[in-house]
Amino acid sequence: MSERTFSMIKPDAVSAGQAGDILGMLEKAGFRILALRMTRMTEAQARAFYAVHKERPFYAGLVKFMTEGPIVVMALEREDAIRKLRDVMGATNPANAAEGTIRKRFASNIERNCIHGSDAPETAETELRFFFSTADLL
Ligand code: FUP
Repeated sequence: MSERTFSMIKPDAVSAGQAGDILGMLEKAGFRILALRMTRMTEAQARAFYAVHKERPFYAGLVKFMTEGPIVVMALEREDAIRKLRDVMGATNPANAAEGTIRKRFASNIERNCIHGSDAPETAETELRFFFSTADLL
């Protein structure tokens, strides 16, 4: 069944000029780009987006990193999109990411790991709504 998910190319990859290659890998993996926008998160937006991690020791650094430059946010669609995106992204820590994954190829470390993808249907809907309106997602 066709499903949609949220993804974001993080500031490290955008500033390194890797956004095009990452989009290409996503398209080759069978994702249809339903909506896409370049933006930059404010500190308040980054804090809210990662609120689930607010008690974690890496939270402040994560917010700083995510606001350091532009990001590319997108709505992606394909069969089993949430799980397939997690597969093509690779492990959170690129040291553990499988060959051929986006993080294996482009991520520097667990903090600067080039791409985000929603981890479950509820978070996918929340995260899509964080950046896109109903009209963007038709
Ligand atoms: P993921 O779903 O793979 O993006 O991973 P998590 O939801 O566990 O983590 C979200 C983000 O927090 C990561 F992408 C990077 C950051 N993070 C750290 O900076 N340090 C950690 O030890 C774990 C996560």
